[in-house]
Amino acid sequence: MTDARIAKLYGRRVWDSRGRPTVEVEAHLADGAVGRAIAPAGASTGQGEALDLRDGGSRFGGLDVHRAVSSVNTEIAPALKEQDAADQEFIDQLLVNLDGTSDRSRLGGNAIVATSMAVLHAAAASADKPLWLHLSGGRPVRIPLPEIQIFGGGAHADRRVDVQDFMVVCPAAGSFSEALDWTAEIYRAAGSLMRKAGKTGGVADEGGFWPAFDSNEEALETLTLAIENAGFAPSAQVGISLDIAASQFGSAGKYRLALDDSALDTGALIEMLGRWIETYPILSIEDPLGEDDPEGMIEFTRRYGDRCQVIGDDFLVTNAKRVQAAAADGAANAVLIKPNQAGTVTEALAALRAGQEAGFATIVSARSGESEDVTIAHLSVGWDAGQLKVGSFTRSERMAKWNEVLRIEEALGNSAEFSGWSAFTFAGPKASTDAS
Ligand code: 2PG
Ligand code: MG
Repeated sequence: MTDARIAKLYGRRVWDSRGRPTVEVEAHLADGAVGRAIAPAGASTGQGEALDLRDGGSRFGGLDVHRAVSSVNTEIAPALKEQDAADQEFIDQLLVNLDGTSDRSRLGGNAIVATSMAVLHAAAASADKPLWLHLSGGRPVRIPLPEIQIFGGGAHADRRVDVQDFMVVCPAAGSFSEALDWTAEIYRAAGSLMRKAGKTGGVADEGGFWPAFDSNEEALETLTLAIENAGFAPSAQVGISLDIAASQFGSAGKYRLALDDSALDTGALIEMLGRWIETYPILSIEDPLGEDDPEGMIEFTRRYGDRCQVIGDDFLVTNAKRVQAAAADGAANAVLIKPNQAGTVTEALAALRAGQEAGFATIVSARSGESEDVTIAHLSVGWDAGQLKVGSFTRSERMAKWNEVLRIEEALGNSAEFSGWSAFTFAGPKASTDAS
């Protein structure tokens, strides 16, 4: 007999992939089902994000989470006791009300998102279903197209290059597992090019190469060559996906590129990115302009939104209202979905559905600070997001997610439909390559 009432819930302090403390929550239900989840943490955060509660002071750079763990144990746990874990919306609303702030700063976004996800896992366990199936409720779902980082930069690599993420997407692969195979070859090809050129600088936050390049374009050239050297056709088979994370190097329409030693206004940044789109096999660009530059986002989307995915991350902060406004303004054509940016599972789902209703592509995403938690792998399939961004193709906090999707793909068997080109909503090159 299932009884999904919450019997016991508690938080503990664990460590993330950057060696920083974070919050883990465990939810135990009356029927014995257990769910567990760990809060991730961003480095390049948007202004409108739910805020993590950190202890401050000098210990661990002020990043300790005893206060957030205590939020779980002293306030959240008593409030959730006996509540129905199967009613995620109710649980999440209760968490939002209990916190009482608009940015989750009282109890802590980290305490709240870990609780929300732990309850979700417990409800799936109580229903005796894998999480992705619990979420899909049996509706048809696609296996997501992976966006996989090859080079890290920006805030994740001491700004060695301005652009934060140089990723590949393999929409022409026949399956998720084949997309991983292709990426592994490209990663190897990129590594060998960099070693030959003496450009390997180390490992960036999300596990990609930390490149010693002299310009952003050197990274784009190297990545294009790596795609070719691995035996794939740039654009037609494998594309480049960039996270510009422009808020990290500009605001109020003024952008300062460290590498190119130049200051650009909105128009000049759009021109530069436009040149890159003309020259390299770029299929997707995230946060091309700063989060405070909606006019720039509108202009960029107007000019390039028919040939390239334009993702709002810091710009939309997984917020349904912002997604609706951006759709009305034509300020993006895709939205990144990060549960801890929204605050709860329910709010993240609302942003994703707002995107889908507006005809946006949707990408469930990890943070730069991660752990062995694989919740987002299940969200990306169960919510039929179409795309999943997790970071690089190394290090176990990243590989844990890719490997979990492989297991889901296997469980779906013949009915596993890989999203491939259908992940994108822009017209783009897919029209010319669908037949190939
Ligand atoms: C992003 C993410 C992941 P962070 O900007 O998309 O790459 O970075 O978690 O630091 O915000
Ligand atoms: Mg981003």
